[in-house]
Amino acid sequence: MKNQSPEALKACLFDLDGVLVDTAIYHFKAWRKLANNLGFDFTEAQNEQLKGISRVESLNKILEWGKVEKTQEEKQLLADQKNEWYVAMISKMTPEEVLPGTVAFLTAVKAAGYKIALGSASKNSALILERTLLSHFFDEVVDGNLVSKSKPDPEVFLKGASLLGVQASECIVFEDAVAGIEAAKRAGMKTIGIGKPEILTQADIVVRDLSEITVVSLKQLSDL
Ligand code: B16
Ligand code: MG
Repeated sequence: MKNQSPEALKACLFDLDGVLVDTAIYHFKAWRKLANNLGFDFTEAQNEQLKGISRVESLNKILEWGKVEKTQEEKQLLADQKNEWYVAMISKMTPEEVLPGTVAFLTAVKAAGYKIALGSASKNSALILERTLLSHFFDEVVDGNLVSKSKPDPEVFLKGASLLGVQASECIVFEDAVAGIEAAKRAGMKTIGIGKPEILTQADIVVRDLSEITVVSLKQLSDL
Protein backbone atom coordinates (compact mmCIF):
# COMPACT_ATOMS: atom_id res chain seq x y z
CA MET A 1 0.00 0.00 0.00
CA LYS A 2 2.21 2.76 -1.33
CA ASN A 3 -0.11 5.60 -0.36
CA GLN A 4 0.32 4.97 3.39
CA SER A 5 2.50 7.36 5.36
CA PRO A 6 5.01 5.81 7.80
CA GLU A 7 2.86 7.08 10.68
CA ALA A 8 0.01 4.88 9.43
CA LEU A 9 1.48 1.81 11.13
CA LYS A 10 0.20 1.92 14.70
CA ALA A 11 0.32 -1.57 16.20
CA CYS A 12 2.55 -4.62 16.47
CA LEU A 13 0.98 -8.07 16.86
CA PHE A 14 3.31 -10.80 18.08
CA ASP A 15 2.97 -14.55 17.81
CA LEU A 16 4.34 -16.23 20.97
CA ASP A 17 6.00 -19.60 20.37
CA GLY A 18 8.91 -19.19 17.97
CA VAL A 19 8.87 -15.39 18.05
CA LEU A 20 9.16 -14.28 21.70
CA VAL A 21 9.96 -17.62 23.37
CA ASP A 22 10.75 -21.13 22.23
CA THR A 23 8.23 -23.48 23.79
CA ALA A 24 8.42 -25.96 20.87
CA ILE A 25 10.83 -28.17 22.81
CA TYR A 26 8.32 -28.53 25.67
CA HIS A 27 5.46 -29.26 23.24
CA PHE A 28 7.71 -31.90 21.62
CA LYS A 29 8.63 -33.57 24.92
CA ALA A 30 5.01 -33.74 26.08
CA TRP A 31 3.60 -34.96 22.73
CA ARG A 32 6.40 -37.51 22.43
CA LYS A 33 5.65 -38.90 25.89
CA LEU A 34 2.00 -39.25 24.85
CA ALA A 35 2.94 -41.01 21.57
CA ASN A 36 5.37 -43.32 23.39
CA ASN A 37 2.61 -44.26 25.85
CA LEU A 38 0.46 -45.17 22.86
CA GLY A 39 3.26 -47.37 21.48
CA PHE A 40 4.87 -45.27 18.74
CA ASP A 41 7.33 -42.42 18.27
CA PHE A 42 7.80 -39.39 16.02
CA THR A 43 10.76 -37.23 15.11
CA GLU A 44 11.81 -33.67 15.79
CA ALA A 45 11.42 -33.03 12.05
CA GLN A 46 7.77 -34.14 12.25
CA ASN A 47 7.38 -31.88 15.28
CA GLU A 48 8.11 -28.91 12.97
CA GLN A 49 4.70 -29.51 11.39
CA LEU A 50 3.03 -28.90 14.76
CA LYS A 51 4.34 -25.36 15.16
CA GLY A 52 1.60 -22.74 15.13
CA ILE A 53 -1.30 -25.19 14.89
CA SER A 54 -3.78 -25.80 17.70
CA ARG A 55 -3.64 -28.53 20.36
CA VAL A 56 -6.49 -30.54 18.79
CA GLU A 57 -4.99 -30.29 15.29
CA SER A 58 -1.60 -31.38 16.68
CA LEU A 59 -3.14 -34.43 18.37
CA ASN A 60 -4.98 -35.44 15.19
CA LYS A 61 -1.74 -35.26 13.18
CA ILE A 62 0.18 -37.31 15.78
CA LEU A 63 -2.51 -40.00 15.95
CA GLU A 64 -2.42 -40.15 12.15
CA TRP A 65 1.38 -40.64 12.21
CA GLY A 66 0.97 -43.50 14.71
CA LYS A 67 -2.01 -44.91 12.76
CA VAL A 68 -3.99 -44.86 16.00
CA GLU A 69 -7.75 -44.29 16.04
CA LYS A 70 -9.49 -42.75 19.05
CA THR A 71 -13.01 -41.54 19.86
CA GLN A 72 -13.71 -37.86 20.56
CA GLU A 73 -13.87 -38.56 24.30
CA GLU A 74 -10.54 -40.41 24.24
CA LYS A 75 -8.96 -37.60 22.24
CA GLN A 76 -10.09 -35.08 24.84
CA LEU A 77 -8.46 -37.14 27.61
CA LEU A 78 -5.23 -37.46 25.60
CA ALA A 79 -5.11 -33.71 24.90
CA ASP A 80 -5.71 -33.00 28.59
CA GLN A 81 -2.94 -35.40 29.61
CA LYS A 82 -0.45 -33.82 27.19
CA ASN A 83 -1.40 -30.37 28.43
CA GLU A 84 -0.87 -31.42 32.05
CA TRP A 85 2.72 -32.51 31.25
CA TYR A 86 3.30 -29.41 29.11
CA VAL A 87 2.03 -27.01 31.81
CA ALA A 88 4.26 -28.70 34.40
CA MET A 89 7.25 -27.90 32.16
CA ILE A 90 6.35 -24.31 31.24
CA SER A 91 5.59 -23.58 34.90
CA LYS A 92 9.35 -23.72 35.41
CA MET A 93 10.25 -21.36 32.54
CA THR A 94 12.45 -18.37 33.37
CA PRO A 95 13.06 -14.95 31.72
CA GLU A 96 16.36 -16.38 30.39
CA GLU A 97 14.30 -18.39 27.90
CA VAL A 98 13.05 -15.28 26.10
CA LEU A 99 14.47 -15.28 22.54
CA PRO A 100 17.36 -12.90 21.61
CA GLY A 101 16.46 -9.24 21.14
CA THR A 102 12.90 -9.64 22.42
CA VAL A 103 12.99 -7.45 25.53
CA ALA A 104 14.99 -4.66 23.83
CA PHE A 105 12.67 -4.66 20.80
CA LEU A 106 9.43 -4.70 22.83
CA THR A 107 10.79 -1.88 24.99
CA ALA A 108 11.68 0.21 21.90
CA VAL A 109 8.35 -0.49 20.19
CA LYS A 110 6.43 0.55 23.30
CA ALA A 111 8.54 3.70 23.76
CA ALA A 112 7.88 4.62 20.11
CA GLY A 113 4.13 4.60 20.86
CA TYR A 114 3.03 1.48 19.01
CA LYS A 115 0.22 -0.54 20.57
CA ILE A 116 1.16 -4.15 21.28
CA ALA A 117 -0.94 -7.33 21.21
CA LEU A 118 -0.26 -11.04 21.35
CA GLY A 119 -1.72 -13.23 18.60
CA SER A 120 -1.10 -16.84 19.58
CA ALA A 121 -2.80 -20.21 19.12
CA SER A 122 -1.78 -21.25 22.63
CA LYS A 123 -4.26 -21.55 25.48
CA ASN A 124 -1.32 -21.26 27.90
CA SER A 125 -0.05 -17.86 26.79
CA ALA A 126 -0.86 -16.06 30.07
CA LEU A 127 1.29 -18.49 32.07
CA ILE A 128 4.19 -18.24 29.58
CA LEU A 129 4.11 -14.42 29.55
CA GLU A 130 3.96 -14.37 33.34
CA ARG A 131 6.86 -16.83 33.80
CA THR A 132 9.06 -14.94 31.31
CA LEU A 133 8.13 -11.49 32.70
CA LEU A 134 6.75 -10.25 29.38
CA SER A 135 3.08 -9.64 30.36
CA HIS A 136 3.50 -5.92 31.04
CA PHE A 137 4.39 -5.14 27.42
CA PHE A 138 0.98 -6.21 26.08
CA ASP A 139 -2.06 -3.94 25.72
CA GLU A 140 -4.13 -6.95 24.62
CA VAL A 141 -3.62 -10.72 24.63
CA VAL A 142 -5.47 -12.71 21.97
CA ASP A 143 -4.82 -16.43 22.25
CA GLY A 144 -6.41 -19.85 21.79
CA ASN A 145 -8.92 -19.08 24.55
CA LEU A 146 -10.41 -16.21 22.55
CA VAL A 147 -10.51 -17.51 18.99
CA SER A 148 -12.38 -20.36 17.38
CA LYS A 149 -10.55 -20.57 14.04
CA SER A 150 -6.87 -21.50 13.79
CA LYS A 151 -4.27 -19.78 11.61
CA PRO A 152 -4.21 -19.47 8.57
CA ASP A 153 -7.64 -18.04 9.36
CA PRO A 154 -7.08 -14.32 10.09
CA GLU A 155 -9.40 -14.30 13.16
CA VAL A 156 -6.65 -14.07 15.81
CA PHE A 157 -5.05 -11.00 14.22
CA LEU A 158 -8.31 -9.27 13.26
CA LYS A 159 -9.46 -9.65 16.86
CA GLY A 160 -6.16 -8.16 18.04
CA ALA A 161 -6.60 -5.11 15.79
CA SER A 162 -10.17 -4.67 16.90
CA LEU A 163 -9.30 -4.88 20.62
CA LEU A 164 -6.46 -2.39 20.12
CA GLY A 165 -8.85 -0.07 18.26
CA VAL A 166 -6.78 0.08 15.05
CA GLN A 167 -7.40 -0.85 11.41
CA ALA A 168 -5.91 -4.07 10.03
CA SER A 169 -3.88 -1.97 7.55
CA GLU A 170 -2.23 -0.23 10.52
CA CYS A 171 -0.83 -3.49 11.96
CA ILE A 172 2.46 -5.33 11.63
CA VAL A 173 2.50 -9.04 12.47
CA PHE A 174 5.59 -10.92 13.71
CA GLU A 175 5.29 -14.65 12.94
CA ASP A 176 7.47 -17.77 12.65
CA ALA A 177 4.90 -20.08 11.04
CA VAL A 178 3.87 -20.21 7.38
CA ALA A 179 0.21 -20.49 8.46
CA GLY A 180 0.67 -17.39 10.66
CA ILE A 181 2.10 -15.30 7.81
CA GLU A 182 -0.82 -16.40 5.65
CA ALA A 183 -3.28 -15.44 8.41
CA ALA A 184 -1.72 -11.96 8.68
CA LYS A 185 -1.75 -11.48 4.89
CA ARG A 186 -5.40 -12.51 4.75
CA ALA A 187 -6.09 -9.96 7.49
CA GLY A 188 -4.48 -7.28 5.28
CA MET A 189 -1.53 -6.68 7.61
CA LYS A 190 2.21 -6.15 7.07
CA THR A 191 4.31 -9.17 8.01
CA ILE A 192 7.73 -9.76 9.49
CA GLY A 193 8.78 -13.40 9.33
CA ILE A 194 11.00 -14.77 12.09
CA GLY A 195 13.04 -17.63 10.66
CA LYS A 196 14.24 -18.61 7.21
CA PRO A 197 13.43 -16.61 4.03
CA GLU A 198 13.21 -19.79 1.96
CA ILE A 199 10.40 -21.02 4.23
CA LEU A 200 8.58 -17.76 5.01
CA THR A 201 8.38 -16.73 1.35
CA GLN A 202 5.17 -14.71 1.74
CA ALA A 203 6.49 -12.39 4.49
CA ASP A 204 7.31 -8.74 3.63
CA ILE A 205 10.63 -9.04 5.50
CA VAL A 206 12.31 -12.05 7.13
CA VAL A 207 14.78 -11.81 10.02
CA ARG A 208 16.45 -14.49 12.14
CA ASP A 209 15.17 -13.03 15.40
CA LEU A 210 14.05 -9.73 16.93
CA SER A 211 17.65 -8.61 17.52
CA GLU A 212 17.90 -8.09 13.75
CA ILE A 213 15.16 -5.49 13.51
CA THR A 214 14.80 -1.89 14.75
CA VAL A 215 11.85 0.44 15.21
CA VAL A 216 13.30 2.63 12.45
CA SER A 217 13.14 -0.26 10.00
CA LEU A 218 9.45 -0.77 10.84
CA LYS A 219 8.71 2.61 9.29
CA GLN A 220 10.18 1.44 5.97
CA LEU A 221 7.52 -1.28 5.88
CA SER A 222 4.79 1.21 5.08
CA ASP A 223 6.48 1.94 1.75
CA LEU A 224 6.30 -1.70 0.63
P1 B16 B 1 -1.45 -24.96 23.63
P2 B16 B 1 1.94 -19.96 18.80
C1 B16 B 1 1.26 -22.50 19.30
O1 B16 B 1 1.78 -21.28 19.75
C2 B16 B 1 2.36 -23.54 19.15
O2 B16 B 1 3.28 -23.11 18.14
C3 B16 B 1 1.76 -24.86 18.75
O3 B16 B 1 2.78 -25.84 18.65
C4 B16 B 1 0.72 -25.28 19.80
O4 B16 B 1 0.09 -26.49 19.42
C5 B16 B 1 -0.32 -24.17 19.95
O5 B16 B 1 0.32 -22.95 20.29
C6 B16 B 1 -1.36 -24.49 21.02
O6 B16 B 1 -0.73 -24.49 22.27
O7 B16 B 1 -1.54 -26.44 23.63
O8 B16 B 1 -0.57 -24.38 24.71
O9 B16 B 1 -2.82 -24.30 23.65
O10 B16 B 1 3.07 -20.24 17.85
O11 B16 B 1 0.61 -19.73 18.09
O12 B16 B 1 2.25 -18.88 19.80
MG1 MG C 1 4.67 -19.52 16.42
